[in-house]
Amino acid sequence: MSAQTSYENLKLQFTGDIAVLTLNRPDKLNSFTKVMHDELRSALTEIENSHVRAMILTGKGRGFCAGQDLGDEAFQLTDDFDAGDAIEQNYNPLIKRILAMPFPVIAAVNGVAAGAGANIALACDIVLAARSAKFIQAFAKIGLIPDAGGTWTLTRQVGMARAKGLAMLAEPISAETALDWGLIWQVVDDEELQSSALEMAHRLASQPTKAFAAIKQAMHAAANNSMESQLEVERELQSAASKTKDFREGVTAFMEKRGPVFKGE
Ligand code: T3D
Repeated sequence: MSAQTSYENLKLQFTGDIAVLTLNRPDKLNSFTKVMHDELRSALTEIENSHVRAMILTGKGRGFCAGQDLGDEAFQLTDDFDAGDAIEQNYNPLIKRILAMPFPVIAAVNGVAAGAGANIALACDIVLAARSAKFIQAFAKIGLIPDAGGTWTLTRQVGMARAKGLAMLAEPISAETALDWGLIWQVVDDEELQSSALEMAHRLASQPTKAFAAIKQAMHAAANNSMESQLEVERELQSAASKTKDFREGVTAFMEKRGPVFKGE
């Protein structure tokens, strides 16, 4: 069963328990305009109100996303221009929504991911990249700093030395390097990216979704917690996980020597 909602700058497709959200401004490498941000907000609300158990974020054409559209009407260098406004209205809420989605969010990075586009991909739970994809912290080239969570994600995932190098040199790194540095989950051949992402999404959507939501919550909390506080977080989330139907099904299926049928309940 498949359904599609039309937007000007996005494509949103529901297939069973999966949502595929495609950024769709290929001639501008899917860079963000105000209209696209507005549409993305609506699309994410649609997804949140659906019964989705995994989603894919990808881009149309040769780019994943080149970050903010520098020619957009909302990015005019007027005297009172303040990049903090767009961060507050658009990028920060977007990253928080991706982190809070109660199911796995897969980024299928089909091509160049630059500026906020790179950091939106890196905020997703599982990042698959096409072999030809590149990641660029392009901000310093225009006198800005990594946003969309970049300074948080990079320092934790690749360490301070590489994070500063990426941010200050603003040079592209290949998908293979991103993999090597622990930024992403997997690199696949370009022509296999979309099928690999779909396969991954179907696989995750048939798993214990509530446990996945708790895994996200616990791991995000771990970034700032002491071991002692984190043990408490684990206790609370494990307590909730052990009340789910999927937990009962998992244990029962194991004892009965059959595969589990998880329903996300
Ligand atoms: O106020 C706020 O919103 C603050 C928030 C900021 C968040 C940010 O993301 S800041 C960073 C913004 N992004 C960039 O600075 C990246 C700019 N783009 C590039 O550096 C290059 O395009 C790439 C390295 C990504 C790719 O290079 P290449 O050679 O493969 O492609 P290209 O020829 O540069 O781009 C193709 C087309 O896309 C071209 O359009 P044209 O000339 O064919 O009509 C190019 O202008 C357009 N494009 C690419 N990125 C952007 C863009 N147009 C507007 N804004 C872009 N970001």
